[in-house]
Amino acid sequence: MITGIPNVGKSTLINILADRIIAKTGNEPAVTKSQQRINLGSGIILFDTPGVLWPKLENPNSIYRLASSGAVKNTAMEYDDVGFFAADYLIKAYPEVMKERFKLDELPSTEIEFLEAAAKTRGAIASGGRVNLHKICEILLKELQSGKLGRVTLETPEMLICEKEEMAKAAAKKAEAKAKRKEKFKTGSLTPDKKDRKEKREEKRQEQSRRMRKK
Ligand SMILES: Nc1nc2c(ncn2[C@@H]2O[C@H](COP(=O)(O)OP(=O)(O)OP(=O)(O)O)[C@@H](O)[C@H]2O)c(=O)[nH]1
Ligand SMILES: [Mg+2]
Repeated sequence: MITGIPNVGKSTLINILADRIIAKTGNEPAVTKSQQRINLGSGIILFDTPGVLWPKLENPNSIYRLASSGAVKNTAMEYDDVGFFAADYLIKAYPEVMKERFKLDELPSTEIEFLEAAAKTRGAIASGGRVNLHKICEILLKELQSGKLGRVTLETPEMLICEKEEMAKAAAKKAEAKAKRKEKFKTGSLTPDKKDRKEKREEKRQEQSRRMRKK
């Protein structure tokens, strides 16, 4: 059985092993929609399966990396956000490749500046001379996914360890803030707001009874 994330070449591998086009392939996720049984003969049966993803990914960067690689459908995420994510990573991890590929004299240090500069050299310009950010994101992601940027790695074990630590720190901070909030409201069933209003009402009542007594 051939299994894996979408759009990684499972069906292509089956076709190579079978030595004929038997499984549908295509450069987009979810081309294979159901399980397909392929008899190679000599007692070997292969199963092509639709690509699968984890039901829930805790690390948001992992989702963006999968989308950058083409494993997530274009329509499932904000396309330009994925382009910005890829640009931010690639200019830091592969500055020379990006500078050369997009014919830039200087490599900008932020993703937006990079995308603007790359849009100019690649003609991704909208009417009125404005930079077409969507178009340049499309160009960047297509070139990344088709291998035109060369062999690039979007994720390393070190990056994952580092991000896991950061996520644990952020979760601990959130839990601490939640515990503090709970402690603050522990002073009874009344929230500070309600308490405030109750005290004001009481003051008014007392003021009114003082006035009545004077009369
Ligand atoms: N560069 C490169 N491209 C490949 C390779 N194997 C497959 N591809 C391309 O990757 C794209 C996806 O291939 P598929 O075989 O359809 O991938 P899949 O894993 O079956 O995809 P789903 O069925 O959608 O999950 C196609 O455009 C293939 O031509 C490879 O070894 N190198
Ligand atoms: Mg397939």
